[in-house]
Amino acid sequence: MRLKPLYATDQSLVDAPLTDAPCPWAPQQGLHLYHFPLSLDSQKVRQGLDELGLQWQSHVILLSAQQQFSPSYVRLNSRCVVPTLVLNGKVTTDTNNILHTLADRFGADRNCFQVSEEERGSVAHWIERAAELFIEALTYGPIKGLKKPFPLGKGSEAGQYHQDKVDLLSKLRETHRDDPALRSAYEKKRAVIQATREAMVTPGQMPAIIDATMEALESLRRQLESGPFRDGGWLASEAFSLADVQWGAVLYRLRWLGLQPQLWEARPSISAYAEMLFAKKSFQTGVVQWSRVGRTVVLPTIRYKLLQALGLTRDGRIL
Ligand SMILES: N[C@@H](CCC(=O)N[C@@H](CS)C(=O)NCC(=O)O)C(=O)O
Repeated sequence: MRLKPLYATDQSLVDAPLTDAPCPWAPQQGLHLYHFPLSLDSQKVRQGLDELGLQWQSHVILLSAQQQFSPSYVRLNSRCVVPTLVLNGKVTTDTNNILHTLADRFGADRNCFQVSEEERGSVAHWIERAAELFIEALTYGPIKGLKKPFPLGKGSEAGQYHQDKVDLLSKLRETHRDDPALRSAYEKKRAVIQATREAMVTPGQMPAIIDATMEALESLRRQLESGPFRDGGWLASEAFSLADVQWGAVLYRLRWLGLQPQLWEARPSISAYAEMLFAKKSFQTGVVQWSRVGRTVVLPTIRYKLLQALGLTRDGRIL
């Protein structure tokens, strides 16, 4: 039974994270983030960038228009996912890796994301616990008695959204069969999406995923009530850490999905923690302000699709 995302468990199915990998197709100057407004992992990295006080150039990859599969993007990130960070032409991928790389490079000077030697293990543990929650399945899979918020629709719940991606990837693989890098990226991605889809539609899977999430939140409650948070600190350390960045985006997503009553209504320490996380300026800037669906997703997607219909796009980009 699959209870965790493939990126956390099946390293053999996905390309390894890149760190500072030189890339001729990436912008060669400055700090750039390729991201999607509503994506959980993009939210985490945007908050991290804001905490560190870094200026960055935004490149929105519209997952709503499947731009993560466009050849120009796949050449930056062969996992066909957001986010991707580029610093002076060098590419870093994988959310946890991006956040650690940023914290290692810029954190000390800014006294940000600094934790003591003793806290390090606990911070790493809570980062892992958040990263292995199967949020994609909770977002797109059917949950009994729950009506998903806009723009998630009924079609996605039956696995159709993922099936459409599988079909699109089969076509892209065919179109680019003579380009080994693209062909391999599309093949791997198709396997990942197929496995994810199976985890959502196989009977019994979704209830098991909800139970696993419930157990994780129960551990979270215990940690909040016995760890640094109890004495005015954060989840795993005195100072705000990358573990808190992870859990802020996760709790915000679970609440948006309408899962709060089921998961932590009866756990007030989680509510108190969530309120503290959501009140942070970096959370407002990196997460909440990008969550205005109409302005950040619906309008850009309509505009993009119109231009596409008029033949004014190429390779997933507007001409
Ligand atoms: N944690 C992994 C996976 C990231 C991930 O799954 N990103 C989602 C958005 S939160 C995505 O790009 N989905 C598009 C797709 O899979 O087609 C990483 O950071 O590389």
